[in-house]
Amino acid sequence: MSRDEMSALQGKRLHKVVSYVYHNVPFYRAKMQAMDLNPDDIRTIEDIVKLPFTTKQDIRDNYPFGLQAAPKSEIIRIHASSGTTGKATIVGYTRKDIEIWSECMARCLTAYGVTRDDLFSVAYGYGLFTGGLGVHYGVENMGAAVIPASTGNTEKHIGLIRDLGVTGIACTPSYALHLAETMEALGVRKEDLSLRVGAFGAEPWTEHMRKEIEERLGLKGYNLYGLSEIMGPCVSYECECQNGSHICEDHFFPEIVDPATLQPLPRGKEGELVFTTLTKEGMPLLRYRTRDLCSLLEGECACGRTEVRMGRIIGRSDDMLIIRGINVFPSQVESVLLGIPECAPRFKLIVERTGNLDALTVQVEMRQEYFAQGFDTLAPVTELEKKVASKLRGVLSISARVQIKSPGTIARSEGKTVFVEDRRKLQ
Ligand code: DLL
Repeated sequence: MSRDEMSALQGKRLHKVVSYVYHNVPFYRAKMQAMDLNPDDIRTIEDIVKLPFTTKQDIRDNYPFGLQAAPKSEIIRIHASSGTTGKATIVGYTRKDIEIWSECMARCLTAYGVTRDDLFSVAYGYGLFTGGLGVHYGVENMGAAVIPASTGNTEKHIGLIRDLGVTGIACTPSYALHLAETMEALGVRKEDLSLRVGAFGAEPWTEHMRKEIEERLGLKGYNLYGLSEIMGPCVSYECECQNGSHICEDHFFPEIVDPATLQPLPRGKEGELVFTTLTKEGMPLLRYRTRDLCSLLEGECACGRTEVRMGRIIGRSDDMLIIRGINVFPSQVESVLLGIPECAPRFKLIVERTGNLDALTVQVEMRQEYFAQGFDTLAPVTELEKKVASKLRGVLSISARVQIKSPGTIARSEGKTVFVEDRRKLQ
């Protein structure tokens, strides 16, 4: 599609989605009325800058279904991702949303060179996380065969990859490295496998990791980007040129803004990525601030696709960590600690990469009054560590090693407290 055709389509769809949310989502109607905006003020895609932004906090404030535009009877699937506190972000999808999602996902897989002859193993988590089912539906939609492997049980998975002649795999890049390591430990060589293509995402990764994964698994690895609030995996994808990821911009309109001033930035400048869903029915979002920092690339891609490309995610404008593909916010840990009387809400998160898997350690200070009651001996501390670890697992969905510290031992900093020490080196 030419740029003019694309802009015309985006403008038409934007007008439609703005009227739709104005009439179906009280949150957006109130915001637009406060800005003296009417759906008819939004006619072309350039008008998007007049619209209000949406944040994760807005979704949280409207928990669970306040931002849903479609009636309950039209929702056929619900996913969730972690919020900045214990509350999850709930996303409902209509039948049409699921169709568009699987179409966009099929678009990604086609760009990776996947065909109907491929046998694709999906090793993202199946469940509330969008990775598993999102990729699964895309593989089915394009007519390749899917193995819903999900995560865990790596040895059995390697057996399936070898015995069934699996040609494609979708997982986090760190899991791909873990798979390679386990394979080598089992004495399985990449020559014993038929893998040729990988769809890697859900967490940041580097060119160095790509080379290592490709070398050790004997495949070509492609980037896959997405977020649950907007859809899930499929928001953008790499083509054979691997020079940035094409955004499915006929469905998800991207902008880059300065995270401090929220002013739009010109093409090529790094800033915060913002998406407006142009066709979504379940939970359409206007100018959703992803908190992901990147740039939109200039010029057209040599592959011939005219969809705009985004560069790699270079960081986040908030404190979200991605540990084993799961989003973790320090405030979630704080909310757990506030519910445990023996613990002070003073803590530190240490993230390390052991082998190829992320490990999280949570250091927590004990409250002085409990410490003074003889809690400084080993047994009760171990019990307390177990209790905190179990509560954290419930909220974070990943396990963490907990270390209870004596009062006053976790370093305080001047000004903003540093909660996180990320020792992972992404090379
Ligand atoms: O991670 C959806 C997904 C599943 C994408 C499988 C790709 C593959 P959330 O759990 O909502 O959704 O997390 C979204 O993860 O805002 C980024 O910070 C990060 N992220 C996702 N893909 C990439 C990637 C899924 N390819 C958040 N590179 C996003 C870097 C990524 N970061």
